Amino acid sequence: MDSIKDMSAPLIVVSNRLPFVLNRKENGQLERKQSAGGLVTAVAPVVIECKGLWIGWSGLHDLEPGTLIPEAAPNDKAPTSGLLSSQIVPVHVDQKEFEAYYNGCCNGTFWPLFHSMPDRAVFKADTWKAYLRVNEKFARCTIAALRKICAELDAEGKENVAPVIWIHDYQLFTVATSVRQAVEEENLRCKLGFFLHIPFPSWDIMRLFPWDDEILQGILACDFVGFHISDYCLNFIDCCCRRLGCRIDRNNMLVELAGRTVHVKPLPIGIPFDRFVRLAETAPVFIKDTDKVKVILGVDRLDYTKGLVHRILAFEKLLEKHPEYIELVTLLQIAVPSRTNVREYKQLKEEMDQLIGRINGKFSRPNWSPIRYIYGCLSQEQLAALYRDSAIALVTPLRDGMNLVAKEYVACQIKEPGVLILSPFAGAGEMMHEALLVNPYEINDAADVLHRALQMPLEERELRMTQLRNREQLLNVNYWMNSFLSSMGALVEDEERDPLT
Ligand code: GDG
Repeated sequence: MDSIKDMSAPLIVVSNRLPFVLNRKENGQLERKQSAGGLVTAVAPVVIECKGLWIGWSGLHDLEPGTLIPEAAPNDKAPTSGLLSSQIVPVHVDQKEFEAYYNGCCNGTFWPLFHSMPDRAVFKADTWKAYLRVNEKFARCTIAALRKICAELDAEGKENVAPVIWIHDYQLFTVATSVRQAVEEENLRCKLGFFLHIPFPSWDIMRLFPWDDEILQGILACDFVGFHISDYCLNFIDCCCRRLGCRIDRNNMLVELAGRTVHVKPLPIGIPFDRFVRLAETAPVFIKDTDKVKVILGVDRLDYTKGLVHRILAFEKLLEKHPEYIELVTLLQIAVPSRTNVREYKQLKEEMDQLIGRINGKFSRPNWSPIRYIYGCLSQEQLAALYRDSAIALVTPLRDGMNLVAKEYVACQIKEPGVLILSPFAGAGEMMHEALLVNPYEINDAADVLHRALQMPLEERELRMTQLRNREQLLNVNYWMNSFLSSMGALVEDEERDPLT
């Protein structure tokens, strides 16, 4: 299931952001800039191929409604370059509204709540209302697009073909509510799917949100719902039962609401494995002294869910317990600036600066520092070189939907293998059993696991890494996408395919 399969119907993807960055040049003209995420790389070619649509916010607040997004530049090699202007639907959200919806409700409420950190969540009626209004805008664009596609299919005599709408993530929980309503009122046809990229919390966390019923109803307006792992599916099903009184079937992961049955399924996302292998094969060396100093690597957005402070304290503990590592081991932490205008994130940045300063002051030698800290973004090639040349990847989120860094690290381990240390509180911890699992809150244990990883014999590292790599190669991002679309009945099955094409 590695290659991309044919769609049996047009696909409409709905995500908070369009699959590229839109820039305004000095002369005022718009241009597309590529974004290299795995999801975009996998899904964009399908949208292009099936003549589908991508609906999302453009990243610019001052874009006039009706503005046509330009075609890709002739030299644009991004997977989205084949997306025609007519296949892109920008949703317009003004700055004030966006602030309340995105920084307020999405990142100030849902992000901490869904990561089971309710103390950090802010519950405000006005940001929730802004969220509903923005979701309604996305829904209006989706309905208009659906009407048009249905009419085109009718004109081609394809009255039996139902377009597939695939809504992504926690920014768009309530879009499907209005889409479902319009479909029923106007007798349109479509299949509605939703995938959540972050965890789904348990009922006792979910019920803290005063309008939790509207979120559950929004998700249940879909026909098919995917989460990364079965724990999130079961949490969701449990919430539907307890909050809405839905009939449920836990074993088959079904939820019934108002006579409709919604299918729920765990679908762990993968990475473009082969692309990372190719990058690792060709990327020039980025860290120069790995023959003398072993590198322990951390790569994360600067986010409180990623467990950065705990991780750095674990590394400090390692140096305290095992001073023999001084001058022989270094922690290289890449922290990508994220949500920089949200207070929690500014505070975390300050905490990191102080903590790293303190530890470096305590242990540094004239020619060695224990922690190298890059607050910024690297190219994917540089990242692949780091993954390839690091002895250990330390992936220890306090909570994480999946975590792609763990997967990218193993993909890039094409030379003498290193060791992956992983938190069981990441979705990735569910399947990557050959990693060394450690509870990130247990600083002392984490230091011991680091010591074990640094001492692990080559044979054991090879055994573990081979298994990890085989699984990620198979369960790559195309596999995930095909599984989602096939679960929705949206793919041409092999027997339907014309053997001559
Ligand atoms: C959400 C969920 C879920 C990082 N630094 C650089 C860079 N990155 C890239 C990595 C990786 C991505 O960012 C981070 O992905 P994660 O999965 O770790 O985390 P989130 O951004 O929180 O993603 C998560 C994911 O959605 C998918 O469903 O796994 O649980 O929270 O791909 O490579 N990329 C570049 N330079 C960097 O410095 N170019």
